[in-house]
Amino acid sequence: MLSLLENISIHSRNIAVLLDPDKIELHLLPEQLKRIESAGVDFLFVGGSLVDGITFNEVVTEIKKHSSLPVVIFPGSSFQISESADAILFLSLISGRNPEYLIGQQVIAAPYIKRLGLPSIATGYILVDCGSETTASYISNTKPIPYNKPQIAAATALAGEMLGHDIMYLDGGSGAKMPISGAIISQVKSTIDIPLIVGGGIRTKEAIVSAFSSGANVVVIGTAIEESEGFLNEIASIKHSV
Ligand code: 1GP
Repeated sequence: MLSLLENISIHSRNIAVLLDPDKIELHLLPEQLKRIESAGVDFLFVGGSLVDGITFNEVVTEIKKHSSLPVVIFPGSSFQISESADAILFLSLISGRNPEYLIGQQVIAAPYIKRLGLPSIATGYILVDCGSETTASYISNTKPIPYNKPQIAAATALAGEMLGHDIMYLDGGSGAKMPISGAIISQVKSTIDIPLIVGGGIRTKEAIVSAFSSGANVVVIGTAIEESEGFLNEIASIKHSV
């Protein structure tokens, strides 16, 4: 998706807030979106591992109604598609060896995405073990890359880039015990020439700053805001100092 990718370059520092439709209360959404926007957040990611299709479309449509931020689908399955979104991360779980998440779900989703005219961003998706089993690795039935093996993460990202992905997503999984290490982020960053998204377990201002200084171009925050909307103040202070 060109216009969105133009905003995400190998030099940019963007913050995306991940909204999980399973946890959204529709009547609270307009106010919540206002607070997210005034904190200076750049994008909204919408997705989750368990949400059902009908709710998903309804939630994305509602988000678009109340926010001018770009809404990007971060799908947990081929049921999570909505034409109201601005783009979809067309993910291939390249850290795993489960064909269903490497190409199976994509074959099911591709004709529908094309018919809707929904811009797709080819995304190499890499799960890293950050101290606890996450829903993403359980549901996908894949093993994440070990935390202390940055060279495997870098080789995986390089293979993903050589296979033609537009962007790489390093994810510790939602609610991860700790964020992905600076060592992994910087080794991946120095190996690839495409933009890098980093998320999972980022709960402090320091962790955001460290992900950016290690080379993340987009940092994704989900759980920290679900637990306390006050965390948006930390995001605002980073955005206003960039
Ligand atoms: C998960 O990267 C996202 O896929 C966000 O993770 O919920 O831990 O912030 P958190």
